[in-house]
Amino acid sequence: MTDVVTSTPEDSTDHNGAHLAPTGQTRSGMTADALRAAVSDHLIYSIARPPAVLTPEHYYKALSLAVRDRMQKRWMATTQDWLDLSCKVTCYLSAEFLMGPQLGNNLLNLGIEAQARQALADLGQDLDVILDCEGEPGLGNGGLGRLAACYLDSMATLERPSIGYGIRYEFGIFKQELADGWQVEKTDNWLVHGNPWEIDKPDAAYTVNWGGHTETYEDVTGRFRVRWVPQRVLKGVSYDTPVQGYGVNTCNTLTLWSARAVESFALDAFNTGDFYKAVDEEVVSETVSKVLYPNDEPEAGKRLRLLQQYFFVTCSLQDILNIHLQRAHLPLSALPDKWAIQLNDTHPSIAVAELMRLLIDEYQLSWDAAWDLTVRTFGYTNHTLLPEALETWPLRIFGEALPRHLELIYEINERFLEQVRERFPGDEDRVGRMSLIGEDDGKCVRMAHLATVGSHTVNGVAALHSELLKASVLKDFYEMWPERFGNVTNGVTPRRFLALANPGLRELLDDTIGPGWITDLGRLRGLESFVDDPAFRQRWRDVKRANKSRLAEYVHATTGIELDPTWMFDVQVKRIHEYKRQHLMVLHIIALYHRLKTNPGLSVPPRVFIFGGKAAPGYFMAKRIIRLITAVGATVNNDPDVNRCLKVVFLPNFNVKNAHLVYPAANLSEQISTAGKEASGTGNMKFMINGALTIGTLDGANVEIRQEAGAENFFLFGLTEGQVEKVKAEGYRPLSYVESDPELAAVLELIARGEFTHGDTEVLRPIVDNLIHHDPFLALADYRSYVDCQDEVSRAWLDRDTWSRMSIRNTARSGKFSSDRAIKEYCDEIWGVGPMSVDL
Ligand code: 26Q
Repeated sequence: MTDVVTSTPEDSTDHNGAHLAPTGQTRSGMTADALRAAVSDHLIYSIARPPAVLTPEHYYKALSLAVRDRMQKRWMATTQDWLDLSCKVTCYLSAEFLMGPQLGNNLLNLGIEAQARQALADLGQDLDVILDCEGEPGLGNGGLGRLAACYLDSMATLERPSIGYGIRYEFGIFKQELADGWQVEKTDNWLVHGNPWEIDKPDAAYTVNWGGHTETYEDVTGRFRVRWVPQRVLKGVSYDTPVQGYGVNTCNTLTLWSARAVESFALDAFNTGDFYKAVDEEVVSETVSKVLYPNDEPEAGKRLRLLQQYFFVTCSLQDILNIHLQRAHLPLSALPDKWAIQLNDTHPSIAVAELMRLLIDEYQLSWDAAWDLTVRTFGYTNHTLLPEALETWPLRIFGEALPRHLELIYEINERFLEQVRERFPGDEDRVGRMSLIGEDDGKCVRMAHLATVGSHTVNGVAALHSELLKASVLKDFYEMWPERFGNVTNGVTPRRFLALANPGLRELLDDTIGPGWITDLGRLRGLESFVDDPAFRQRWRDVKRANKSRLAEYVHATTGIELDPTWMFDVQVKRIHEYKRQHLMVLHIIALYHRLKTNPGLSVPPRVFIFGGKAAPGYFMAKRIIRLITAVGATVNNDPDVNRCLKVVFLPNFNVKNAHLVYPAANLSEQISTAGKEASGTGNMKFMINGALTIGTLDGANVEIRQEAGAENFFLFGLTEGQVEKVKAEGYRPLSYVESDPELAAVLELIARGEFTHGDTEVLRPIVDNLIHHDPFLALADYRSYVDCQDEVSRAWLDRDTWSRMSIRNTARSGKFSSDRAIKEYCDEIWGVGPMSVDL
């Protein structure tokens, strides 16, 4: 990196009496002196508070603005370089970007952490305290949103020109609190403290139509045309956030759209004197980007969710076409050569119909030309096989909201089904299965079918998932277009999830194998030659121990529970869902509790079971599972017979920020979903990179984690996907597992008789009843295999050196799970986007 300040001419003094650097360096100098001067400058000119009232929050803001200044030249240089579209640009369309705190990451990627630490120390401040002041924009639910954020980091680091397009929700994912052991949701008003990272671009606004009807007319050339007469109009304004690559000048953009009322629309009402109607209009329009939907909110508010999707998609496509035509002056025919647009699941898949509408209705292209460009531009990534999670929209809602798009989808469907009939004559069942219009449960639009038909590639997010996609939900499509289907196994960014989250390990790695791993994670393999070095193993354990103490402090501060960092930290953090089977982990805890109660002398290697994750507010069973965890925790933690070797923690409000404390502190990573249900998982990778061993099923990316780590370094249990399907096909009877396993029967009986709920037999009954009578995710079928495997984990833990070797090998072999590897695959196999280095 260039642009380093070598001297600091002293030409003024700040209000702490220190000298200021000249203005140019105040904005861009990378030395500690320049940063200190910049912070002082922002404290005066941006924060505008006298020294006597300054708080750490003010310093946070001033430092953030100083850091943003330092990205600005890189940002403009990057944007300038691709705006003429001499190269191809990736647009990542995602309803969610779970970015996490930005300050630490930007300091890391700019290479100025030490300088910032020094600068703040000179001002009497501690960088760690300042970093802790930052909240996070919770603009995502979980894995899918965080994946999008990791991918932005990798695209910038790999110098690939790219834009992330999404929604600037005013309220992100709810904040989770616990009251009497139950989840309570609090609104996440993340913007109240301001957001120093974004720059609003009120001049970059696009019109968004909604509702109404269509009309046909003949244009001047006598051609038949369609006009959409909307019922409502609003607009989207953009807020841009810089995405700085690590160690490079490339600084890409995340553009998030915020909804506004259209002035002229409101003015109509003013003119007729109806002031309140105008204000009303404002309220309704701005509702569109108001709140992020949790991933399991059924019917309620569905219409608004569709409007959100259409809102950000049309703004993004209009922006792309604007750059393409107005700035780069390129013909529409060049669209697929200059843009790769990736659909992050079906949430933005209305883009297929919207691009067709823009090309045909606004730019007068023929159907065939428009369709050719559309399919060559889009790629679709699928993130779920769960039938209940596949997005569909009731035809009535869809048609009322987007009448023109429904027409276009009918037309796409008609032409597509004609192709199907040509390929598979006489197979009307297949035609019905593949149709974009479903009859499943009232007529609906099948968004996964729309995305598949409208894209040149379809990929799953782990090898197993991609295979299952071809064999199940998209089987017919695979048979039609096998060449469209591929796999890109997910990855996570080593900058955030290793370097930032685990500074102790970062230092040990730098010392041992050099710093190259941070952009070439495969180099972690170099650790293998230190596995047999006792001094290295001791350092390895010291790092882990320090990370556990750090988490223990946080757990104590947030829950009051005291943890011993010598115990095994056994962790499951992810959204609460039945298929992820948090309750299976609880059954194991209760089995140990039962063993200790019936055999008080029993020696059990001490463990703390740590849970974290949010339940969708409307998901009844997930909320009961949280209640089960907290109930068992309260009993276990307060019973001297068991709390000498068992503890249970539910960490409230799991998010990116506290994830930084969690992954590096784990000894054991729980990845215990029913085989075939977890598309990939990414938490599993974050644990592995940080040296946790995995206990897991053959599901999602676990399969590949085990392949990389070696079977001897992975605790495998449970039915395979094929066995799961077989058991279900033969008529799964969960009760039979209870009947043949006395320990399982005793465990369920303890819950049922109110052992953990002060004798209340009602609270947790739905969980027990559901397990015994339905158990849709086969927790009982896997129970024995899981508990026996956990006993094996306990034995392995007792052999400290063996455990350390396994831990080191897991990190050493985790290179595949870098998002850099994943993004290279997307660039090579799907986008056709190469690197473009940016000169300042
Ligand atoms: C849909 C309709 C209405 C409201 C909300 C939603 C919605 C929102 C978010 C549906 C799903 C999501 C998020 C899904 C998700 O996070 N999936 C996860 O994606 C990860 C990244 O690929 C995978 O690792 C996980 O396996 C997968 O569960």
